[in-house]
Amino acid sequence: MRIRVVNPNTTASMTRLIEASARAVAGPGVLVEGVTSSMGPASIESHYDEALAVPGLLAAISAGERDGVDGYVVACFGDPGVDAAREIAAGPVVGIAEAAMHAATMVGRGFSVVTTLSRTRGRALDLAVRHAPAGACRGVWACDIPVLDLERDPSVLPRVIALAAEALDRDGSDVIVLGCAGMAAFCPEVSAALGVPVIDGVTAATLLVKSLITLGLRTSGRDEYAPPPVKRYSGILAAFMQPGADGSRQGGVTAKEDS
Ligand code: 2AL
Repeated sequence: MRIRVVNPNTTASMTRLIEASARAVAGPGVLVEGVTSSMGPASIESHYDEALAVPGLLAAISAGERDGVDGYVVACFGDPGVDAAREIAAGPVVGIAEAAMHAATMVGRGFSVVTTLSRTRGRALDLAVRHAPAGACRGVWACDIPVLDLERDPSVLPRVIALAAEALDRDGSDVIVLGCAGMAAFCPEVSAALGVPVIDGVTAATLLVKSLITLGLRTSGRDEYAPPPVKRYSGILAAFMQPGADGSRQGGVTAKEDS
């Protein structure tokens, strides 16, 4: 089984950390390949970053389809482009926020998210509305550490632990969700320090994709997640046109068969 973990930002050192976390849980018979987006922002910490990370993500999914990949993890806590990726991938696609939030609801009654910059809190709250029952997400806390500082600054881990402890206390929650792919490596230490379940979405999503593939489940091709309608794309996004739109079989992004 081949699972591709796509880092939708363009920082390769972060992809290596993400890949290591995913590989640590994947188990025998699962090939985990970390892939760095080839275009877009170095880190994703605004709606603008998130929107412009999606073309690179979709190009990576498209390449994965050509390589025969069985399923994908979208390794950014905003879950950018997950719905679009499902329209073009034959196998399952899971975002790390949705995986972590679903897991959190199975091991506790209420969770708190600890994320990076406060401006990313709104997106996390939106995702909680979609992926957790009302009231399950009790709070989203920001440590105000930029994404790329997570791997550079040794003072980060104690700050994340302190914030998570405060979140548990003030929210009355019983589970912590780490709100950035760049926090994946912190999970064991935060967990040991707090004594409650701490969920990293990279590992949760990797095992969820593995489970879906093992179950023989793939994204439904009926209606909403069917391949996108063929049409002309222009300008710098012309390469993302679906095959056939310009009368040829050339196209940057497609793989999923109509079903
Ligand atoms: C993220 C993430 O997981 N990767 C990235 O570049 N930005 N999310 C976040 N909340 O900062």
